[in-house]
Amino acid sequence: MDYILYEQKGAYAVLTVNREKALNALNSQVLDELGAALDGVNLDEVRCLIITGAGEKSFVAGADIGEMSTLTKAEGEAFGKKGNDVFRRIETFPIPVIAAVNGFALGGGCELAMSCDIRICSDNAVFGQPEVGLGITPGFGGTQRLARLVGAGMAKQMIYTARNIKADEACRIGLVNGVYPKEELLPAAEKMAVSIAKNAPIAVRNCKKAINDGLDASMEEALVIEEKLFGGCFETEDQRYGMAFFLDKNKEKVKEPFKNC
Ligand code: DAK
Repeated sequence: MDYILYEQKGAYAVLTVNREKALNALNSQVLDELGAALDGVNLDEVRCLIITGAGEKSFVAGADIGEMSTLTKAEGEAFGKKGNDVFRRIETFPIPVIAAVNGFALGGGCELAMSCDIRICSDNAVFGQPEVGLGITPGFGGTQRLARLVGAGMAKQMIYTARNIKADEACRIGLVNGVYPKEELLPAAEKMAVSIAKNAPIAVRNCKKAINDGLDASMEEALVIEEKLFGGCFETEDQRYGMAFFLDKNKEKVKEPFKNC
């Protein structure tokens, strides 16, 4: 792969969009490689994925404007679908995905971050959906995910004005969960990944599915989804072990890692 770095670090992995000269802008090849990297994640071992950008300046500065500049209507739709498909895969990826936003997250970069479960950023991060200034709409889910994350009113303001916002404002409106000095961002994401990875993996996956599927459903349907995923945990060894450990009065016993089964 030319533009994606992937490193497994025990129970979590770090995927880096590595096209620093173009501030990690997403061209078709980057999107294809992102999909291929997801295919390669060993889900028997990896319990949390971190996505970040190469360098100190940019997470992803958007879809590649050079490549998009010559697209026809049909090619534009195909490009949009390519991005949407891979971002939807991230959103529905079985394990939690953390975006460590280390700089510009504009257009497709903001959309990539929003397809992740959790976003944290460096203090130099900048977010925005500048598409209307280029004569297009956000095309990788920005109109939908931004409205769900920060509310329709704030999403409309950001999208219609194409105004970029800084890290502190992104945190205030709920677009990111936390802001870190840039050298502390990846360690913070890794610490979070470790704390996710130590919990029962099937329970964590079921929580992701319950939250995501529930958000697309009525409350009645959502609670049924939750019940089924809760019930499913009782077929796991991890549930039996986790509860037996709690009930065991021998507090000298050391808790074993969960086994993912
Ligand atoms: N695409 C291509 N190249 C980019 C790029 C981008 N989005 N962003 C930056 N670069 C390149 C620059 O062209 C420059 O390349 P060279 O000139 O060195 O060859 C290099 O990265 C460094 O950038 P700058 O020299 O501009 O660096 P500065 O620090 O001065 O400025 C900046 C940083 C992030 C403020 C600036 O680069 C910038 O404004 N970049 C564009 C940000 C942007 O507008 N992003 C949104 C792109 S639109 C859809 C599908 C998808 C989408 C929409 C619709 N459908 C199918 C419906 C998605 C749209 C977008 O994401």
